[in-house]
Amino acid sequence: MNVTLTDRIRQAMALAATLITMNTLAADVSWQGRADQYLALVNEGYQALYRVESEAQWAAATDVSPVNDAAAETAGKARAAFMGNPGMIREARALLEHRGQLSPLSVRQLERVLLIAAEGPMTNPELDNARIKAETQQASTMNSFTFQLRGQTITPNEIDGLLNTSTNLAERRAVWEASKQSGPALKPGLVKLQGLRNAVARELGFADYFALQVASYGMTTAEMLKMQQEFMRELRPLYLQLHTWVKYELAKKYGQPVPQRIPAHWLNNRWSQNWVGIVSAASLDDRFKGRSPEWIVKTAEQFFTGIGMDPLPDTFWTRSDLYPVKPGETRKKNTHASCWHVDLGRDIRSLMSVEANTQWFETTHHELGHGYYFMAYTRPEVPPLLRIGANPAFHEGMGELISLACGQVPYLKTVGVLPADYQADEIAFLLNDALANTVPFIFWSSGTMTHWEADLYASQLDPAQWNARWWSYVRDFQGVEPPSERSEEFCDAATKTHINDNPAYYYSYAIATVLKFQFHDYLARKVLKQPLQSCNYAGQREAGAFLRRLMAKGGTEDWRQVLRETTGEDLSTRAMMEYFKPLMEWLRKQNAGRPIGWE
Ligand code: X8Z
Ligand code: ZN
Repeated sequence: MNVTLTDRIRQAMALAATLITMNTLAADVSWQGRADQYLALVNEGYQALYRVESEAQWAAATDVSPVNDAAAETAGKARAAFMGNPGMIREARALLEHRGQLSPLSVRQLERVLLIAAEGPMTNPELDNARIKAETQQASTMNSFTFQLRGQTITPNEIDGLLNTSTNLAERRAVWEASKQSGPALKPGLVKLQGLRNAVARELGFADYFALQVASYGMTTAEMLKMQQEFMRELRPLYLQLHTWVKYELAKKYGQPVPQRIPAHWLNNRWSQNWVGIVSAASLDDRFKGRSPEWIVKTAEQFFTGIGMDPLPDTFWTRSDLYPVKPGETRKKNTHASCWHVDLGRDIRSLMSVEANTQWFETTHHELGHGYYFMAYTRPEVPPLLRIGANPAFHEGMGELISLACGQVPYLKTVGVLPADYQADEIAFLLNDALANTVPFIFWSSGTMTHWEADLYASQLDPAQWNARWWSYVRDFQGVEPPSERSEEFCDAATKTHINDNPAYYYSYAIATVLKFQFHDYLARKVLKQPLQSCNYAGQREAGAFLRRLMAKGGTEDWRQVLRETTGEDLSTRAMMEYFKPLMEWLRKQNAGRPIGWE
């Protein structure tokens, strides 16, 4: 039955493409006229099939079952049968040969058609069908995986909870090791996907899957790696100071000698990506006690309505899946947060497992940042093909900006997380900002994640070397080491969600982290005229207007141009460095006499 459906779509598309060509040639239509006809058809079909696919994927991600997996696979094939149709590709290429006679908006849409087609090229249907099947299987394995601690099931929220609170190193190690259990289960699927993703990318002429993904930035793999290395080079002095301060602090806390590199199970995050919970004077953990998860989501929405944006559509509240699966329910769902633009229209949903704590407070603001980005560019002037961020990092950057804004002390007072008379220790909050959301995160995202995935796809790294390569990057980029040797029986990279279901994407979060400080810097200085590190967005409609202008463009303009137009500068760590400037001096004093770094 699947075959019939996708075959039919393929045939219909080939026919449509031929008809457009014949029609337009016969009527001697201009190239622009021909592009208009073509793009009208593609946009309509794309939006309809995108919705079919998202609905099916949503069902599969919120209730893992063989039936939902099968439906998601079929829907994926249907979309590829349309967007990857050889007739569609030919016509887009033919039109782009006359790009000089087309509007810039048409050119952007045609380029996007080709990037989408490259994800599912029907020039080789067997190959693409195999990839879609393997992708669906991998998501299903990951989303239904159950972690065990001493023979008992433990949820990811419980893992995070224990790592955030336990001071017993033996227990911490057991929990950390439990969090790596999914790797071996996911490795065979990832081995398959390494080959299939690369083969798919090569179908339309990309060197490999990594190259295809960075093409959405208009960049090559070498350029992307260079950019990420540059971020790390610029932040290195600050990172080394932070790393040193933290390892002395943690050694004291656990009553251990000061190590060279930080043992991974000493840190509260499973991947050492965010160094949360270290600065007690900036901890908000107790402040969420007694609050409900619903309060968290409502408060995040109020951030946006307060700056002049519309409330979320009613269907957000009825269709989203926002809270953990209730005890006693057997349903398995994806536990990582995401936000979905299901129909590229008003159907916006978020998938989360919100609990009342600091991590979910920030994550919820991040996810609604995506939701409001969707809402801003859902307008007739932005064709469905370009209902995307200026680049993927802009989308993530909007989420990250809001999560930066919701952590500012005056904002926390406005929403009642902190009492009005709270006297904040400013350095503690700045230090926590650096550790929990920014600097170690760059060395994880630009360093470990990006370099490992570049190796996986661009260098086709041999699966026999995956774990060794992973830990050599964690050691070298992050200055972190595992509690004991991690042999190739493990596959620790695959325990990270994105490695499985959002491949070759993670550098987007590093760029987003850089961007959020650029947006924040502009807003604080030029729009709100408030101090950088203590800035309250609550109720500031001008901030809302700035963000809406930026987001409403969607993917209609080149991201470099959008960045320059909105902030007046190019992508740069300048704003981030200035934000943390007061910290460097403080850290140098604290670290006086200590050996800095781990080499
Ligand atoms: O995956 C996410 C978001 C969903 S877009 C929650 N983030 C990265 C991660 O958790 O690894 C946000 C920042 C980093
Ligand atoms: Zn995000």
